[in-house]
Formats: sequence, structure tokens, C-alpha cells
Amino acid sequence: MSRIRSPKFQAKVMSAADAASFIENGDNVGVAGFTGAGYPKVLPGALADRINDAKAKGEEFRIGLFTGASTAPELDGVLGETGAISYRTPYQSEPAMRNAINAGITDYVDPHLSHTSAQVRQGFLGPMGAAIVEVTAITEDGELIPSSSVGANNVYIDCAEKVIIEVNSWQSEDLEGMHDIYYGTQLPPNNVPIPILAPGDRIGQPHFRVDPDKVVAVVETDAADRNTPFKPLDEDSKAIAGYFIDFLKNEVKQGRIPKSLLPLQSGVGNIANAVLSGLLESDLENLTSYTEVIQDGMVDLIDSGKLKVASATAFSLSPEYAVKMNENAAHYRKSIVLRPQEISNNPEPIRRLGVISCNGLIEADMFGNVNSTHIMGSKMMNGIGGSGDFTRNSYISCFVTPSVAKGGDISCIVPMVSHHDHTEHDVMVIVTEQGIADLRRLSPRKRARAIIEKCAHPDYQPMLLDYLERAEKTTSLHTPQDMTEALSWHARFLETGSMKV
Ligand code: 0RQ
Repeated sequence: MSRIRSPKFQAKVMSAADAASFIENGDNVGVAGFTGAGYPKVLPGALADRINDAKAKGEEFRIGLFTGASTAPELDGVLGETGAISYRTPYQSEPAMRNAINAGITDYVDPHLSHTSAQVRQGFLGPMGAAIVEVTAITEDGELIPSSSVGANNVYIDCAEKVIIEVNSWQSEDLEGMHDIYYGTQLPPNNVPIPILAPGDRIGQPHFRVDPDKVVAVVETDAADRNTPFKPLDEDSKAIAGYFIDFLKNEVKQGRIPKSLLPLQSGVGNIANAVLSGLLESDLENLTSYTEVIQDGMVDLIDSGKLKVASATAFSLSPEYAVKMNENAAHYRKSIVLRPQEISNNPEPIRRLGVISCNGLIEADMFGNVNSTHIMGSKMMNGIGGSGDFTRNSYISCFVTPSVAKGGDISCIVPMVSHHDHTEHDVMVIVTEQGIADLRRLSPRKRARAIIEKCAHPDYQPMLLDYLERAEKTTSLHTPQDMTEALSWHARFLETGSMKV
């Protein structure tokens, strides 16, 4: 049976090139896609061709690109390469787009993922000319069955003047019923509480609504999501996972959290996935998750029966696990809920549920301030994503990282971070392969000693201690920080290629 069950939408089927002709120079385009899942597979390429043709004729053609979060080579890659993206928001991670941002070709605005939808609704980011969304199927009555991510699609569909739909038959039809699309969000002062009291609560409907008169094109595809494999677990990531899980078990022992823990959030990347693998080997049970993305490790936890339910906005699976999810979606939809990112990342349920967050970082300073986004204070890596939504609002907020980068030439624990994403007021626990620093209840000076002693690499421990002790002699004893020297480690790396003296 056709995936396009509504005759009204059947009549709008066309080629990607014809569909791309609806996008105009100067449009803001809201495109589906979240951590390489559920993004349109052919429209962005057709749009890149349209842009390149216009450029070849000497015509101006630039667009603003909005997504859920990071996407894939077929979207951020091809569009980044055109050099015609004037504006990009929010999180991204494709090299071509990153290069355009760092070269000043693309203005990148990096909000918390929970803020994007409201700012689009307000009209604060300008009118949304078009939305391009991937769906699994279109129902008889013209509703859209989402695919492997929800992201900000609900808002882009609602706010765009024109909607283009890609119907991807690679996505399993059994995904229907996994999504929970909430239409209760209003702009202040009319907004109401989000009625989520447990991670698995369903408060919306399974499909996106769309005004059929706004749908200008429907394009059929059959293509896999990006799905990057995870790196095999190394000794460092196993050590980090071990420290983190022992910490959680001790919190249970002290009676501060229940035996089933509290809902877990796990960030992007290999270490976060290693932590999930560590949980699999532990004796912890009846776990839940209120998070942003579902990685392989979370699927393993569901399979083992240890994880009862996971709420997120997207999948972030390896190719092998994506196939497994597609083949068994009817089974997994009992324990997985995919929501709009304005709900998955919303501070209100995160705070109420008491989420335990666990995210990666680029560098932390000895007082516990964290940089998740910038290399040497200047170059954009990916973006803040959901790390701030979760860190600021968690019951226990943790960061995990190797203690050094670039073969040991960079210490990930520095005197002062070169860019602040999460302040010492938000960050409660830091874990490296060296150990774990529990910063709760510690004053800045005591935090510094805990981080140096437990988390810093032995090559950098004496340097950090020496810096702290000298700063204690000349500056305030609340946060001893020498303004003439605080960023000297970064300056040295830029000059010599190493933070070591
Ligand atoms: O460089 O790619 O050249 O090898 O940074 O570092 O250690 O592989 O860590 O993949 O987990 O990424 C913070 C970027 C960590 C990620 C960040 C270099 C290092 C390597 C990557 P190479 P690792 P990860 C919710 C959570 C923000 C969003 C977020 C991220 C590369 O976790 O984007 O948390 N977080 N979202 O060599 C210079 C340093 C460095 C450094 C590492 N101090 N200086 N380079 N690197 N430390 C989910 C979503 O929001 C979608």
C-alpha cells in the first residue's frame, strides 16, 4: 500500500528538483533532522543544485537554515558546501557547515535546544518561508506520521508558509504510535503546565497536524538515516563509566536517590554511550530515561529489561541498531516515547522528574565551569545542544571527559575555561579516567582542589596546583584566579602546540 494514503497529498507528488523550486532566495527554511535521524534525504541536495545554478548565473541566492539539531552530509554537508547559508541555528556538527561558520560565511546562533521552538513561534527569528520534513507516511485524513526524529518539526510545520514533505519508505511503518506530539504549548502569558509526571507519560497525539493547503510538494524517498557507528569502548571510557556508576550506587546507599535511580539523560558521543554500557553490566534495575537521544546503549538496556521506559526526541543509532529498530519498532514503541524537543528538553519536566544528566565537554576549569562548544575560545565545534537544558535543570548534573586531548598536549582541566557554557553554579560532578570530583557543597577553592586531585591528568596536576597556590597568595581567597595568567595555557598551546611548559 502506498505510504501516501490521502488522495489530496497523492496529487502533490513530484520530483525533488521541482519541489526545491518552491524555496526562494532569502527564505528561512525549517528542516527536519536531529542527530542524524529523520532528516530529508533528497530535498537538501536538490536545493543545493538550485542554489549552485543560481550562483552560476550570477544571481543572489542565500537562505537561513533551521533544524532540530545536527543532521547529516546530505543536509548540512551539501548546503554548507554551497556557501549560501546566511544563517544557521541551532546545533550542528557537519564539517562543511562548521567550516562555513568558522570562516564567517554563515552566521551561527547557538541557543539551548529548548528555546528554539518558542523563538520561532514568536516570530523573533523572522518569518519561516518553508518547512521541509521527513515523515514515515501520510494518513488517510492527511496527518503526518513522524519518522526517526521529532525535533522542532511540529513548530516548523505550523509556522511555515509552505510545507514540503518527504515520505521515506526506509523508515518503519511500525514507528506509528511511538511519537507523542503535544499541541498544548502556548506563548506566554497563556502557557500552561506540561502534564508530564513520569518519563513515559503520553500527553499528545501520535501524528503531526498540517494545513493541507500549505503543502506544496510531496517527494518519495527510500534512504537510510546517517547513523554513525560508535567507537569500540576503550579503557578510558570504561574507567569513566565505572566511576560514574559507583557514584550513583553510593547516592542510592546514602538514601539520596531511589534504587531505580532517577530518570537518566545521556549526551552525545562515545563516552556517554560507554556509560550506558556500564549500566548494562551493573546490578541497577527498573531504570528510566528522560533524555534527548536514544543511543545503542539505551536500546541494549531496554533489551535487558533494566530500562523500563525512555523518553527522547530522536534516535542516534549505529547502522546495525537502526536496522534492529526498524525491524522491531512495534516492540520498542511500548518502551520509547519520541516527543518534540520543546518537551524532551523542557526545564519544567526535567526539574520536576529530577533527571540525572551526563554530558561530554571540551574543557572544564578547576572551579567547575564548563566549555562544551569552543576550541581555544574561538572556533565553534558543534554547539551547546541540549547540554544546558539538562545541566541547569538536573537534580544531579555530571560531565564526563578524558583528562587530556590531542595526545596529551591539551589538558581538559585548565585554570580558566576559554568559553563558558555551563557555570560552576550548574555543574555538580566531573568525571575523567583519573577519577570523579563531587563538587556539591564545596566552595570554589575546595572545588579546585577536588578537581585537580581527582580529575586532572598527572602531567598537569602539579602545574594546576602551582597556579592555584600562587593565585591564592595574590588574589581573592574566594575564587583564586590570576587575570594575567588565567588563559596562558591556551596562549601557550596556540604558540607552541602544547599546554605543557
Ligand atoms: O577532536 O574530532 O579532531 O578527534 O574534540 O572530542 O573526546 O571525542 O568527545 O565526541 O564526546 O565530543 C563536547 C564536542 C565532546 C560533544 C563534545 C577534541 C577531541 C576531538 C571531540 P577530533 P571527544 P565527544 C545532548 C548533549 C555539546 C552538546 C551536548 C558536544 C573532539 O559532547 O558537542 O552535550 N557537546 N549535547 O580531540 C581542543 C580540548 C578538547 C579538544 C576534546 N580541550 N581542546 N580539542 N577535543 N577536548 C545531545 C544533543 O544536544 C544533540
